[in-house]
Amino acid sequence: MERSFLMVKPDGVQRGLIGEIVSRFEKKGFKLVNAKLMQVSRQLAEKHYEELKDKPFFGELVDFITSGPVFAMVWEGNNVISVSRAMMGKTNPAEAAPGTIRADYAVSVGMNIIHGSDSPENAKREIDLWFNGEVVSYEKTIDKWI
Ligand code: DAT
Ligand code: MG
Repeated sequence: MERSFLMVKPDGVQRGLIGEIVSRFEKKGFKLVNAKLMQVSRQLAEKHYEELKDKPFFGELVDFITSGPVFAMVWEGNNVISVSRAMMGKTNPAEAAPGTIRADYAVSVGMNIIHGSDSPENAKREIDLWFNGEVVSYEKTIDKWI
C-alpha cells in the first residue's frame, strides 16, 4: 500500500486547520498511520527542503517552517501521493482549483497551509526523515469498502 508524508504547516496550525485537514483525508478514505505535533529545527527544515536550497526563497521557507509547530503525518492508501497532491491544489493558492485545500484556505505561495510528498522516492525519504520510517499498521473493518 502506498504511503505519503503530509504536514500541516505553521500557518495551518495557527489558524486551527489541523482538524479540517485530517478530516478531508479521513473522509476520502485514506488511513492515518502516524502523526505528531512538533517544533521543527532549522537542521530538519533544511534537510526536508534540500532540493530547493539554491532557490532565492529558501531562507524564508526555512524561517517559516520553523516559526511555529507543525503537524506531521503519514497517510496510506491507493495512489495517496498523487491524490493527496490533487486535494492540496497547486503550490500557489491563486492557481489552485476551487475545493482544494490551498484554494479554500490560503492566499499566498509562502503560507500555503500544507506539504505533501510529490513522488514515491520523496515520500520514502520524508517518512524516514520525519518518522524514522515508523508507521502504525492496523486494520479497519471499513477497509473492504474503500
Ligand atoms: P509544493 O509545496 O507544492 O510541493 P515546492 O516543493 O515547489 O511546492 O516548494 C516548497 C514550498 O516552497 C512551497 O510549498 C512554498 C515555497 N515556495 C515554492 N515556490 C515559491 C516561490 N516562488 N516563492 C516563495 N515560496 C515558494
Ligand atoms: Mg514539494
